[in-house]
Amino acid sequence: MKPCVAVTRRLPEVVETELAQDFDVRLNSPDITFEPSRLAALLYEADGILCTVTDRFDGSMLSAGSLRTKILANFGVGYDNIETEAARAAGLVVTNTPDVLTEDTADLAVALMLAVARRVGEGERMVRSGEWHGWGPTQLLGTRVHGKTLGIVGLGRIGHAVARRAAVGFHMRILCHTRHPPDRETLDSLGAEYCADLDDLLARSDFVSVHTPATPETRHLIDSRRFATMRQSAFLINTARGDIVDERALIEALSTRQISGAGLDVYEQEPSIARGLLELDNVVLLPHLGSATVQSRVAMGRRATENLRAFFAGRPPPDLIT
Ligand code: 8YV
Repeated sequence: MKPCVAVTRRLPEVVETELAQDFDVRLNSPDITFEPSRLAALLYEADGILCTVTDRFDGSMLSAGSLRTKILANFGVGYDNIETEAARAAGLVVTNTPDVLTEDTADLAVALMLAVARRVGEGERMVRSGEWHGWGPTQLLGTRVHGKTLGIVGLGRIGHAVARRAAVGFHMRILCHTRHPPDRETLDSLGAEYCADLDDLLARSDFVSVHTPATPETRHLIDSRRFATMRQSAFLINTARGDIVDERALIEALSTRQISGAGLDVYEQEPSIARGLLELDNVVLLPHLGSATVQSRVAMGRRATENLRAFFAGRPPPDLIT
């Protein structure tokens, strides 16, 4: 008998086909986001669950007892949607899908950096609204990206890939802040400087790009005090997780021009976007597109499948979190 695997969202067709070869799959073809009660029920119905960022598995669901599910194979590198301690305590294995989305997510961070500095969103809105009446020498003047200083908060795989693009492609000076200082070789390969103090990085950066995981320690890491340490000319980019940035403080900083602008792919209460953000022109807003390429999403699906295959074959899953 094949293990029963519930797939909480519609995945690229090739991934669903491959999953069906090894598992008795329960697909979500209409792709409607499951309510918490449906997710809780799945824990009693399936041996494994292939879940995504839109599925929150919290402690109360996971500690309910006598669960059938033995593995949560998360489709994504971030797994803050799962209370991993509770999963571990309940005897569930949790896996993620690192590496395969690094380059595409880094591309999107760079896209946001360029878009906000060069006022791409404002320009597009002007053209679409019929408000563009011809070229002008002072029209929509932006800020040069080339040669500026980029502060990377969290120099993991994605932070590193952003730093590489910025250093090589835009001759940017790279500052980085991480919990554990990177090794000399990593810093040298990027020509980067390590800032032990995040405030120091914020005070010296023209662009700040956030790449830490969302944990209780990083919640509201960038708050009103930290916005006050940033340059007025600076831009904040967030492709990591919404709750790393205090969104209320961000809206205040943007509307009072305490900082110049922001490029966001993630939000505190996805999919709802604070009205304050929608009303501002100096922020570029994307709908969590970081890994949204065919290539990444197929690779993420295959990686999650591989984790499930390994687990049910009695092997350690390659991307074991807990
Ligand atoms: C995914 C992401 O699209 O991998 C992550 O952590 O944020 C995104 O790239 C999302 O997590 C899918 O579950």
